[in-house]
Amino acid sequence: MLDGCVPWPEELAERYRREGYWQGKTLDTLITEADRSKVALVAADGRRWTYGELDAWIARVAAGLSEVVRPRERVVLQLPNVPEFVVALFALLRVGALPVLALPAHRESEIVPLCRLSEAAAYVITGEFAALGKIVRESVPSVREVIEILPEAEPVELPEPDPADVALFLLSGGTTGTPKLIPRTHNDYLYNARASAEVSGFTEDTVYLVALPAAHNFALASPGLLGAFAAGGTVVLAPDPSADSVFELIEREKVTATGVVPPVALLWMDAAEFADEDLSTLELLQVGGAKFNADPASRVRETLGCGLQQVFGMAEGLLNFTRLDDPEELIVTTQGRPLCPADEVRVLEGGELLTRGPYTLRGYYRAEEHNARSFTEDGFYRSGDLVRQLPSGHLIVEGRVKDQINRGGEKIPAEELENHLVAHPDVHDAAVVGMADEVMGERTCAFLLVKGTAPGLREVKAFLRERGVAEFKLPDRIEVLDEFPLTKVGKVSKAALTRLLAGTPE
Ligand code: OOB
Repeated sequence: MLDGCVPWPEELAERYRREGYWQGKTLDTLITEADRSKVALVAADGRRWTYGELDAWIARVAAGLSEVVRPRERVVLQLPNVPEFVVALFALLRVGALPVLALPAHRESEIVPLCRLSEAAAYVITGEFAALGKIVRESVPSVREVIEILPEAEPVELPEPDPADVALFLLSGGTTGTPKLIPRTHNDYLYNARASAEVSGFTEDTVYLVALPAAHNFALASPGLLGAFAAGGTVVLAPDPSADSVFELIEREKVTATGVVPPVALLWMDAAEFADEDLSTLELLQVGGAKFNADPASRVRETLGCGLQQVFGMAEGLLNFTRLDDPEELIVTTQGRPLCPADEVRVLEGGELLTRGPYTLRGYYRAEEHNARSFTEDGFYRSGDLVRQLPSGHLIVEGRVKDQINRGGEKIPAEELENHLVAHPDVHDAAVVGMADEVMGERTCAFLLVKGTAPGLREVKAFLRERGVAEFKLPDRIEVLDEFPLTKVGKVSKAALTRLLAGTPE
């Protein structure tokens, strides 16, 4: 496995192969082994490509890219939901270069450290990120190329990558001040996509709408667009998840399935009441990324006319799905059960979920010290999620121990935001916590200790934007305190800060 990655121990690897989870195939086979005459991909503007046409486009771009990047070099990919995302991803896979999947919402403060950590050789963007491209080129020496238009050349024969090796890197939601990269191998990610597609009932008749950013594990492979390809179905790209954009596409392309975060599901459920579009083809709405409460969950069918599947997943690996034939009660009140029979789930005394399995990482990339804390001796990943497990195996997510805010499915590492806040000249110290919110699940409150005049929310947000912090990480509320409540060991008590917000002192 690539240097800086932690491989599975041989006896487990042998088991995963023997039991058929790892098939020794590359992700590229999702395209090359498909029915070439079937429609694979549809852009928001209506352009469409069959698997054969898509394969040919990928082959040309792979040939073009092979003159620019070498096998195993990392390439940061930051593209919205456009066909070029799919083409660049598969072309890099074909070259054997390793895509690092940044989100479109990321800005300088995320992208530059990401390029540094991965020692990226190239950064692939669209024109809208040209300014960021310039910054990256100037500040990260390893980046030789900023690619705005995918290069094409006459297809060439390229050596096939090793299925047991890293195929791409996903970003972790994170809890610390620095980004963490998750290596995913061809074997493990292909299983991830295939098995997810199966458990979600995807077939060649599936028309999957990518409503969330395609670079996110949920929309990419859980089952997402790779799962739709695995089933031989069709992928439709939505430019954004607004009801306006999405309902039109559902009607036009006769979409059968899609996956969203809870606030988007709530938005659609409200909008459907007044919508003129025909949504009757939609069979399945998958909801995950943050807790979807039982009350809205129970109203999905009456409002949108489709079935619900809850998905509790993580870029690190483990995926839980409610099953399509589960009793309504389980679909509405749980976040599903593990995807794979070989997923090992351990729930500690206090409820913390630990896991290992055939598609769960054994270590973050180049993060030895952090790995020592994030994994047990025997290789279980500490998810930081608090769960309760029912006898049926279904999990109910009840909270978390990790220092992260989950703002409607978008993850904000508290320490990272705190580091940015204390860089403000008037801020002496900062502590960030989530505050309960009906729509978003949580919003972000920054508690500050100040030196001079306390900056207002507007000023703080402008300051963070100036530093190149992604919009979704900006705080929703600022509270100035004289001192922080401390725990017995003298650390800032986030629990006490959360109680302060709720108005319950103890
Ligand atoms: C998905 O992946 P990430 O990596 O953005 O975030 C993972 C974390 C989990 O550890 C958990 O804290 C939270 O997001 N989460 C949920 C949840 N789904 C994810 N918390 C409560 N209920 C749920 N249903 O978010 C992700 C990856 C693949 C599929 C779906 C979601």
